[in-house]
Amino acid sequence: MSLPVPVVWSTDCLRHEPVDEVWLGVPGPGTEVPDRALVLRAALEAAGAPVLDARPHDDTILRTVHDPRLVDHLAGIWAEWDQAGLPADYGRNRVVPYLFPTEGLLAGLPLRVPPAVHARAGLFCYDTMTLVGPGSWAAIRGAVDAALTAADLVSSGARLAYALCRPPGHHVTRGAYGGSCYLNNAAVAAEALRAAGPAQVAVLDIDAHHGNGTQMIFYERPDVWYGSVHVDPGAGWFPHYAGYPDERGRGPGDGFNRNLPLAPGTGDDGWLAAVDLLCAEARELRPDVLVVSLGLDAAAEDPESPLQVTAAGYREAGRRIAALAPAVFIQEGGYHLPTLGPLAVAALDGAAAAIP
Ligand code: SP5
Ligand code: ZN
Repeated sequence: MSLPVPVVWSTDCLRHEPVDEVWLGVPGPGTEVPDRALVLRAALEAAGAPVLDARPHDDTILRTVHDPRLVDHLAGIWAEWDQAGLPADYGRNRVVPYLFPTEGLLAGLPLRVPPAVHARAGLFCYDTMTLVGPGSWAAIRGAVDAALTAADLVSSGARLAYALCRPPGHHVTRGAYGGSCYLNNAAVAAEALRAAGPAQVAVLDIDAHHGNGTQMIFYERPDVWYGSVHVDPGAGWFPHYAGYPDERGRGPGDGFNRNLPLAPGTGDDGWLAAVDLLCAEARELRPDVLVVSLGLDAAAEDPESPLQVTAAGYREAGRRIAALAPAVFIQEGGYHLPTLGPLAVAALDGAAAAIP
């Protein structure tokens, strides 16, 4: 077997070790672990895919997509946490916010930047599950470089490319991170594709969870359409506050956002029917290029979602999506280590089968 899809990755992506995630106030084993990247890489390499190292890119696109203060915060927060003695003196070995300066707290007061690093931990983070440690920044930035390198390949004429991004990114808005994500790799790839010339980009997000970050980054823009199929956030699933069907975009972006929430328990038939609806809507835009947020957590075996998609379902989704236009696939979620590799191979093999 020879999978004709270039796989871009960075060894730096192994350096983020969340250790724990704090969910409902209690630390538990982290789900977004380094072995995810190793398992994916090994399976894709065994399937014959060429593996390329991510090429370093400057921050131009990254700081267009994200508030530069978020980027600077992530780059420096671990060192400040460490220097404040929080690991050595208090046993706090990861950055976890305990206070969030919400609109309700501020009630009109200006948003100050407090000197205490433990207070600032909540400035750009919206949950307690997305921990920062010593190697996190290298991995976060390596994932962005992988996405940018894959986008370069497609901008230069490749029909398909896959970025093995870890940590994932689709939950990150312009100015806030969470959901095991730190910088929005898919949004950065979409912006890079636009900067290279193509007028119309479509993002198709098939992670089990709604990509609230990507949606909001492009919410007021018609040039980057966003469509997602995901488990219904109203049925109790992350990200809870976004991903509903009436979120259709705003201003010039009105009509350029599409959410298709699915009931827990939905399997291949219902999921692929929704993927088809997304594809039909995207096709009407005649997109020059696609970004695919490839989460593998809709799989039946996955512990983080109640969707029941099979590897055959992922293969079919890859085929139907890649038939639309050249595509940059970006790795998002997917947490069941024994099946992660076969699922990724299925999705990309399906995508390759769509190319004549
Ligand atoms: C990128 C991505 O798929 N992010 C999804 C993050 C959703 N995580 C929700 C976690 C909810 C609680 N998890 C309990 C884990 C028990 N092992
Ligand atoms: Zn997910």
